[in-house]
Amino acid sequence: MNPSNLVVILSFLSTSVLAADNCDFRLTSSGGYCICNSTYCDTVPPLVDLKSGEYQFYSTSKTNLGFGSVTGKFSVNSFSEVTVTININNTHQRIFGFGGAFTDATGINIKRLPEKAQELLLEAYFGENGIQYSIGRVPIGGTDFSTKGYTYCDTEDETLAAFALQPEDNDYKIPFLKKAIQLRGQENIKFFASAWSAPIWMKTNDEYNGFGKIKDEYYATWAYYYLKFFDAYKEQGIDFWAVTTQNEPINGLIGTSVQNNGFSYDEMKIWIKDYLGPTIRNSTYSDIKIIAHDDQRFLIPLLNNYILSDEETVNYIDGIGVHWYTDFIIPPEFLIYASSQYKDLFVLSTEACIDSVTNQGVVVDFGSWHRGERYLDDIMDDLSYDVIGWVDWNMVLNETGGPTWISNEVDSPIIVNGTDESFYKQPMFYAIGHFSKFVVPNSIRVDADIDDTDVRVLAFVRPDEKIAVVLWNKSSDKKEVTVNILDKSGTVTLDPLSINTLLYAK
Ligand SMILES: *[C@@H]1O[C@H](CO)[C@@H](O)[C@H](O)[C@H]1NC(C)=O
Ligand SMILES: *[C@@H]1O[C@H](CO)[C@@H](O)[C@H](O)[C@H]1NC(C)=O
Ligand SMILES: *[C@@H]1O[C@H](CO)[C@@H](O)[C@H](O)[C@H]1NC(C)=O
Ligand SMILES: *[C@@H]1O[C@H](CO)[C@@H](O)[C@H](O)[C@H]1NC(C)=O
Ligand SMILES: *[C@@H]1O[C@H](CO)[C@@H](O)[C@H](O)[C@H]1NC(C)=O
Ligand SMILES: CC(=O)N[C@H]1CO[C@H](CO)[C@@H](O)[C@@H]1O
Repeated sequence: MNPSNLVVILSFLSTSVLAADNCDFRLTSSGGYCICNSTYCDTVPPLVDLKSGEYQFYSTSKTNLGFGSVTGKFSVNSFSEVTVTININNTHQRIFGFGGAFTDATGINIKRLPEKAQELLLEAYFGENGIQYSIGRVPIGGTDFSTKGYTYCDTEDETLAAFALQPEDNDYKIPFLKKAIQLRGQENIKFFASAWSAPIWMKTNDEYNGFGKIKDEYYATWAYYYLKFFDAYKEQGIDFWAVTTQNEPINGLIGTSVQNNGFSYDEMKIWIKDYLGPTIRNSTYSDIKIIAHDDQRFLIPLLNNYILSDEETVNYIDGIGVHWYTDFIIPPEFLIYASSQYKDLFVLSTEACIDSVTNQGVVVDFGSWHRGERYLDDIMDDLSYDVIGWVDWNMVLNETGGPTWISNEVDSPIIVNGTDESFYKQPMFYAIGHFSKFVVPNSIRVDADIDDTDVRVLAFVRPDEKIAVVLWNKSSDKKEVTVNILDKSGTVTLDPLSINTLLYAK
């Protein structure tokens, strides 16, 4: 048949399928993953130029991983058993973005791959045919996902004259941060920095981890250390949008094996209002946003009572960072406490991963759909409570969930297999991908209702005016769903156990 006939025939169909590089699917006992190597990796089919009333529908399911895409048209009357109603007039938060962390372990694992595979992996996260992360978290020095404890000034020197970036920055972080900037464009990716441990000579216990705090006499030095870090990264062409006040300060109070600086809430208040806040605001980095907390959801009421209630302290704060590690027992309603009576603060989810507390003894559960669903559940909870974005922990880990010098192995959306130089994109990758790819920065969340409790929905009006409707079917039934937007409606099919995004042009 000649091509013009084909076009005529296609125009009579309500939907057409769009091609891209498909997932090379590997079935596992808990789901499956897409395997990629130096010559092949699945991509996201490009967004088509939709005309008014047309839609593009992207779908990922437990048995059909990757991003399938079809296009179609809304009509005046469409019906099915499940109805979704979008009200674009009822607006909520503005989305900032989605992303992951540039840990040493991430860089170490990327470097285990041949150069071509490294490129495909970075494209999967940041490229135009990938899920286009817009946020990167950068540790200030080492974390539990390093091969040892270290800082930028391990020898005692109160002037910090010996401050220097380490081989880990040059080998495992900076090259990949630069690549992310190059793939995404400088203005489309925002970085925030977080510190784990100060040099041990500044600390009460002379250790990176355990029960430790910054000695009183070193608060000013520790604040100055942040400026030295911004200087050193600026020299490499890397600027920061924000900084958190301390990664999980609770760890130093309860003595965990993760590198830390413990701060009680009273100490944190002093740290912010007398040291970190004024140091940053009086520097050439005065525009850098300050994100308080960077700790668990269950601690938010304490943050509210001790930090947000202090006007002088809250004036230095732009936002609040929350970690997901107790979310399975602490409801998202706790996020409401994070809204201060003094100032509008944004709430950003700054860390999440499947850790040992909830992994049921399986560190890397290859292809787990359930773990993808745990990401979906938390992202959707957070976004429905006005959180502006969600940031994953390690972007890449090895086959056993490392390396980590304190044996805190966890799972990750991408796992590298060093034996055959391939990498595996797990359901968690596609779960966060439906948000990072389609709910682009500056989208506004709007009301979305559904008459079926097994399907969760969120809707957004994007800056390009398209409406993004994200639909998660939690159950094993395939169903037809009618989406009503303004005066039109369209019916789409949700596969069993699937995450779907409908993009609609008004
Ligand atoms: C890379 O993946 C593609 C697609 O799965 C496969 O055809 C090819 O053989 C793989 N190459 C290597 C070197 O494994
Ligand atoms: C939204 O607002 C527009 C313009 O004000 C109005 O025409 C429309 O009916 C409203 N839609 C809903 C669902 O309230
Ligand atoms: C900047 O520093 C001066 C003196 O060191 C101090 O008085 C002032 O409060 C600081 N400014 C800010 C915004 O903290
Ligand atoms: C993978 O991680 C484990 C666990 O931390 C670590 O012991 C091992 O050395 C790592 N292997 C490679 C090849 O990175
Ligand atoms: C890594 O690849 C090798 C070769 O294909 C395979 O034998 C091994 O099982 C893979 N490892 C994992 C953890 O899947
Ligand atoms: C839209 C959709 O597919 N909904 C179904 C998901 O699965 C549950 C449980 O089987 C059904 O009740 C829903 O109708």
